[in-house]
Amino acid sequence: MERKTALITGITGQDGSYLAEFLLEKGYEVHGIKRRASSFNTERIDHIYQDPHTENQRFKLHYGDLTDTSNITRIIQQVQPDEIYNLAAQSHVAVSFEEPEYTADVDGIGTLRVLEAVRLLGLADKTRIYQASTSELYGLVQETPQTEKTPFYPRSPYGVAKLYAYWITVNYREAYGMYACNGILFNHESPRRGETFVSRKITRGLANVSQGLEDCLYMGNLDSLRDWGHARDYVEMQWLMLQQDTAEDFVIATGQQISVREFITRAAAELGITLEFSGKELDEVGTVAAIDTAKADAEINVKPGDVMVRVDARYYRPAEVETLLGDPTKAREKLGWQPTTTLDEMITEMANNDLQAARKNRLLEREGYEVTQARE
Ligand code: NDP
Ligand code: GDR
Repeated sequence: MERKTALITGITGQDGSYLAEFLLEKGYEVHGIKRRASSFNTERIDHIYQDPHTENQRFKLHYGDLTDTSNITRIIQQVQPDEIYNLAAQSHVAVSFEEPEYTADVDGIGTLRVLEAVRLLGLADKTRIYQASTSELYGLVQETPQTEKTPFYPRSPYGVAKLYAYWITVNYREAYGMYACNGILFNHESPRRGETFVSRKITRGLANVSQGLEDCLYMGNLDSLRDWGHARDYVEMQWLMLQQDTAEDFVIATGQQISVREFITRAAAELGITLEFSGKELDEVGTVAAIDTAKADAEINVKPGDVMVRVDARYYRPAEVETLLGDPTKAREKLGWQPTTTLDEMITEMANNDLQAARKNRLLEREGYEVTQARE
């Protein structure tokens, strides 16, 4: 059988890195688009890098940007992909309020650029396209749980840009018969999650505070509820959606919903810390109630009574998505979707990963090396 070729936009991101691993494992030739940056930005894919001088190189990177039509068109022309996974996006909801126009350009029009390039290059019959759609489309939810039929009501410039991307994908499918589909994915996390998304901010922040590297973790809305899963499971569904007889849109979710506060509590428990919350809104704090000495790091730097978590209004959003809960029945029935990692297993993996990193930094500090970590 001839080797398939895939092109991943957003390959340097969380999902892009897991998907690239997955497709390489399946025998694909994998091309990815990375942005030019002033320093290396390929940390998540360095372990699968292949030197261009090696024979049979199956992993290739191209410089590019979804705001650059000629660049996107040229890369697609050169690669002639069987499958395109359009994962690139300004994917941070809070940042989209700060950069609404850029977010619209990348997340909305960027998707059009990919679809239009495929069409104009005469690849409409060959190239299948996956669009990274999102549960943020539901925003102010109109029904619970959310299915493929639930009406959309986005609540951020990010959500609105992704709404355009969703519909332009449907439109190219209907207008030009292209195999183009939307995966409406609910929140999915991993140790590779960007450090400013809530899950990773929590596991990294708590690990740092527990090791004495930070004083306190400052959070926004603790009440929001999310349906959480593991990114490794979700990228497999992205691939499966492109292997069907006809292109359709699918909700991918676990149906496991907890609040941000509960996520914090469970992540702290992984570090051997029982956290208790008290106070209201901006005055709410998470205080250490007990330390499980059998579980906690021997040199843990917090004690009962210490405040580890505080609320800071700067992390609130101008409009919030309070609750999301997905119904993945269609994916289960048609794609055989079954997540392999539970929410608690994911929190354990993330908390342990960040604890290892914090321990390493503490050791370095103790040996007299200067340790600086990006914060915001
Ligand atoms: P990340 O933020 O981790 O990755 C985004 C990727 O897009 C990075 O590779 C980033 O490059 C790249 N990118 C950003 N702007 C541009 C641009 N202008 N041109 C080209 N590339 C760009 O996101 P995730 O991996 O978590 O998500 C993947 C996709 O799925 C996104 O579209 C996101 O909106 C969507 N999604 C994510 C969900 C989740 O819970 N993770 C849920 C539902 C949808 P760089 O590394 O240089 O920043
Ligand atoms: P979300 O993810 O907005 O759902 O978008 P994020 O992790 O940023 O926020 C989840 C919820 O947590 C609340 N929150 C905080 N969020 C952040 N980032 N930082 C905080 O300090 C904080 N405190 C509370 C938020 O208000 C929110 O309610 C993610 C992205 O991956 C999108 O690209 C994707 O489309 C959706 O998930 C599905």
